[in-house]
Amino acid sequence: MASTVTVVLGSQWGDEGKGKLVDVLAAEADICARCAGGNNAGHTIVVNMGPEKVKTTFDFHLLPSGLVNPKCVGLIGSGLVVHLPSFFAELDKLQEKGLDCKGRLFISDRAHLVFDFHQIVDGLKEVELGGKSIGTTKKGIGPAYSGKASRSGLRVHHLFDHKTFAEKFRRIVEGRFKRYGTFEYDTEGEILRYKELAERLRPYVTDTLTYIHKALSSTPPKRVLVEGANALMLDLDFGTYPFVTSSSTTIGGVCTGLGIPPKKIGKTIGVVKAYTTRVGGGPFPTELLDETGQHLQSVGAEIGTTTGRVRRCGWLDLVVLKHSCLVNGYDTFNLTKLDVLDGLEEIKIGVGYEIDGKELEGFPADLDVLARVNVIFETLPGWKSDISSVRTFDELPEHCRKYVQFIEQYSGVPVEWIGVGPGREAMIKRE
Ligand code: 2SA
Ligand code: GDP
Ligand code: MG
Repeated sequence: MASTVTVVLGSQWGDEGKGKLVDVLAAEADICARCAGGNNAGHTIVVNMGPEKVKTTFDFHLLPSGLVNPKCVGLIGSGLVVHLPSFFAELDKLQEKGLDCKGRLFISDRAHLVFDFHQIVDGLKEVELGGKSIGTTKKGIGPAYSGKASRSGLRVHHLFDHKTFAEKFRRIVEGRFKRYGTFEYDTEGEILRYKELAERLRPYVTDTLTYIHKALSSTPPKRVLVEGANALMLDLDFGTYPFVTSSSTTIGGVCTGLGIPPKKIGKTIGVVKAYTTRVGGGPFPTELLDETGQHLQSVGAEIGTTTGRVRRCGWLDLVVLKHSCLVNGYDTFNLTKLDVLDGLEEIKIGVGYEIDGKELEGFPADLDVLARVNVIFETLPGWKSDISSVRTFDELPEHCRKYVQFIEQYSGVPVEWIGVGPGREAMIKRE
């Protein structure tokens, strides 16, 4: 990693395989930081651990995936919303798998807290929406970010003034009862539980802004890896609103969620799945509701890491990717899950959207307009062979290389990494 801050972002609707790349890059990073979202994210890492090379799978939700590297410090930035019981549950699970995070995991004192009542409200809001529900993870993400934006949220530092915390907490819960009716909730029990959780959390809390800037200005500067969560098309501003998450999932969210100025960011890597998936509701122009879609779902094992929901599948959509490039300005791509396309006779790629024969210039904001688009497809021949053990670009079958080159030519972004399997080693790096 030549630059001191490297950013990994999802370029589609999430689950592109960000966690795997972060794990690979963490070998050369001193710090791995999350900047946005909460435990709605699900990042899966498959590693052969120890001298016996025992295949071990890690599912990260809130904690940075770089923690699998024992030398890497994990930071949870101020842009996150944190459900403390889930934070500790994830930490305990890592400990059980032999990963000790004591002294190398820190959480921002400015991060907002997600409480169980946020999760209940998340579910109630989805019920209210009925057939138009977002399909959230029900982790309380939307309600917690709403509280933050309306300036009534509780942050990590509030935990350490218990009396004020309790007063604010009661007031917030009362407000939710007024809006949603009195749902079952043990307010006083929660206040007591959070007194204990606060003490358990204390050693992990720090001013991550000072921490990260000290690290960046030390000699030599520490190498910081930022792990994006969710993805561009789920961004609150540039995604398919309202079928989005409630955080800023873009490069902008890296700056606001960690307090890193743009000029400190050295490199931004966009993670691009070789096809497209989406979990939850919302538009998906290249979705395949046929056997090919089912084939991608089963070969790609497309099941939500957090909720266990089946992910919807479709062809790669380069209109989405171009939109994503505009916002995030990727330096390079990690094309992932290319191996999942191995068995296909031919592969389609969405290259444009048209309405009434007129091609659109950008990705439409209005979902009613989006619903009317016809996707223009290019069809490329498949390669019909197993690429999972290939480790250099030149060894890939010709049609497979052409698929990669097509993406590069369309987007103008070089593909630096290619994923050919879930394991850490199943990666091609191009120089
Ligand atoms: P939320 O819970 O408020 O953030 O949901 C809003 C929308 O964002 C989508 N979303 C996701 N999409 C893909 N992957 C996510 N993480 C998990 C995974 C998802 C899972 O890695 O598989 O397990 O289901 C994620 N988190 C949020 C969500 O589906 C809504 O469309
Ligand atoms: P993230 O949210 O972007 O980190 O992605 P997820 O971990 O939610 O989903 C990606 C899934 O694909 C995980 O189960 C990974 O283990 C798996 N995966 C990642 N890269 C590859 C790849 O190149 N090939 C295959 N077959 N699986 C991959
Ligand atoms: Mg995921």
